[in-house]
Amino acid sequence: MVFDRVTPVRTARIAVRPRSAVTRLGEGRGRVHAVVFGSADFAAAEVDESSLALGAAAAPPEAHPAGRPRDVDRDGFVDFVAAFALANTAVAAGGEACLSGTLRDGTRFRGCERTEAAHAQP
Ligand SMILES: [Ca+2]
Repeated sequence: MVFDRVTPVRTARIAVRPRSAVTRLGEGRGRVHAVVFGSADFAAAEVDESSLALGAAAAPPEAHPAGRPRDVDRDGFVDFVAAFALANTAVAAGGEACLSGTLRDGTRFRGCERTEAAHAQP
């Protein structure tokens, strides 16, 4: 991916999780939840959902269910959770999933996470 170098891009802590036990990354179907974790100096509640792009395919989030702020890890800082159709994201098991987007104040962020190697890649 190409980013211009004018605006610094914040590094965000993210997680990509299958939405349910029946969704396996290696199967490329179903939905995943992407979580942008908030912190003392990163207001994840201010994520502009329309800016989110997940995976090598830079997939947009699903319109339904809409993303929402929620303190997923119960650390006292609000996080942001959005749903993505796995088939659109090009996120594979055992690879690296990256999520980028902007906050409502224009702050750009990007975070990556290694995905579970749920299935061995051929
Ligand atoms: Ca949190």
